[in-house]
Amino acid sequence: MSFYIVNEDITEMEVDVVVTAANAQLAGGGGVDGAIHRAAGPKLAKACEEIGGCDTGDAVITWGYDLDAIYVIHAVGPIYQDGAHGEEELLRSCYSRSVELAVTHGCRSVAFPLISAGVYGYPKEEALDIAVEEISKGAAEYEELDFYLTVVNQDIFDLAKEKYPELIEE
Ligand code: AR6
Repeated sequence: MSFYIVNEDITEMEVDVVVTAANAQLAGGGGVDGAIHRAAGPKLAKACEEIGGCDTGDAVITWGYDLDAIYVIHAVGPIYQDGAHGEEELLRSCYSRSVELAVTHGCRSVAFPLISAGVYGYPKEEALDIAVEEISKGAAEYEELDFYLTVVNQDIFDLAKEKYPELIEE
């Protein structure tokens, strides 16, 4: 089993599938989704348009087009309100659904961003803890896969180093 937290741009990861933090319309946007769409090229937006949308807490998969990754998983995280609107469960299910899709598509390696921790306003430490817990479950269940959590925000990466030193790869 392998799971590492890395301080790297997800678009540069050499993995079979990258997960993006999409919106329910799969309409593209800023943050990690903008970076992945720029790197994958316009065919990714077209593929998203054809799918049409995705429920919050769920995920869909497309080709990765111009990315090194074969696939992109588009996971729709919750917009954080106050924590009393099912946000935690929805965020957890983004990770578990993404793991399922990676497995059913035969991927051997998968890179995640910190879903909902940017524009969607999830408290960053909680978002980190949930990501680590859910990816760890996937890594324990699917020992043949390599899992990465990419953290580009230096403050969160420093926090991850403090809380999860055994998972850090620099
Ligand atoms: N590689 C890895 N992580 C990144 C990168 C990157 N290149 N760029 C940003 N992050 P966000 P959300 C981190 O806002 O909160 C979009 O417009 C970033 O530091 O991308 O789920 C979508 O279309 C943060 O920790 O996603 C949706 O409308 C994390 O990725 C909406 O934003 C997630 O931040 C989704 O919001």
